[in-house]
Amino acid sequence: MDTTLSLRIRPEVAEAIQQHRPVVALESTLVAHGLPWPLNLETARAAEAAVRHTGAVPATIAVLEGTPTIGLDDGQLERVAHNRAILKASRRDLAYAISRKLNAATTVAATMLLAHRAGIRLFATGGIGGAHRDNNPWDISADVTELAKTPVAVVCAGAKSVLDIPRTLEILETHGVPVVGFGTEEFPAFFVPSSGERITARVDTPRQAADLIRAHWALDGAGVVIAQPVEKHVALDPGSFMNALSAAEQQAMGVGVRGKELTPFLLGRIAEITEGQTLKANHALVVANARLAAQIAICLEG
Ligand code: PSU
Ligand code: MN
Repeated sequence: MDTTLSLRIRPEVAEAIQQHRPVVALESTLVAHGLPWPLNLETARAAEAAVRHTGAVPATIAVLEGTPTIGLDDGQLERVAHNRAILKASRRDLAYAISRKLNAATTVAATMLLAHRAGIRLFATGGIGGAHRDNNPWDISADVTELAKTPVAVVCAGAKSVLDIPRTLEILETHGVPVVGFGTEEFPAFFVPSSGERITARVDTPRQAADLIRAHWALDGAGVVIAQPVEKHVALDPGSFMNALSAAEQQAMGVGVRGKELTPFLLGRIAEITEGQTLKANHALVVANARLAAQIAICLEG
């Protein structure tokens, strides 16, 4: 039985990987399901541009007609951004998308897996998935278990308070995943610079981050979370964010949204309630994370 996975790697990306030049993977679920059109396409393009301007090669990842594609071209990126109905694929959904030749946007878990298969070690996104709050106790994102086994470093703005952050951090600890604050000792909460939860590792430069990542891999470690707080001038006030979140959660319960639809639903409602403030923050943090991931990738290859 042949169980080789076929990937389509954009030539520019394949060449950079082969020559050990810095490459940064970017995910597509945040494009297809995390942000509304056309801000999603603008954000995806701005993240790619930030990686390029920093001196690395961007590789946005998705599944196109069943083929895991590492490095979308601009037309492919636009099609993913324009297709609300595209499947949201986490690790468990990839086999279905591939075998049925579907288009799918990849989550952090699925993007990590495909990036690793392609030989990419750095990945930038907005926020990681984690353990949901008390009303959904069994909803724990596969992002967490992927971080436990796949050696890719994920630069993010923490995790949204849509999640149970203390529990998410405990699960990551159990799985031996370093959670590293970039310029902070508190785990960032996506739209809000801090969740108030202390973390035990802090770095202040891309070089320090790269050294930590390299040391973790020398120990046969797998995923690493590098968490950078959203910039203050676009951050949300914690109180007004929590009010918006509670209202959105009430609505989700009211209409019975669960599972993989929950995060996109909550994000959409919170954007409406905050009159787009969360969208502005989301755009800024994705671009900032792309830039930082590129800086770390440059240090790792250097
Ligand atoms: N957090 C965001 N926006 C997003 C996501 C997370 O702020 O779009 C996406 C990411 O792709 C993440 C996924 O990997 O949601 C987690 O989904 P789930 O909880 O269904 O595993
Ligand atoms: Mn889930």
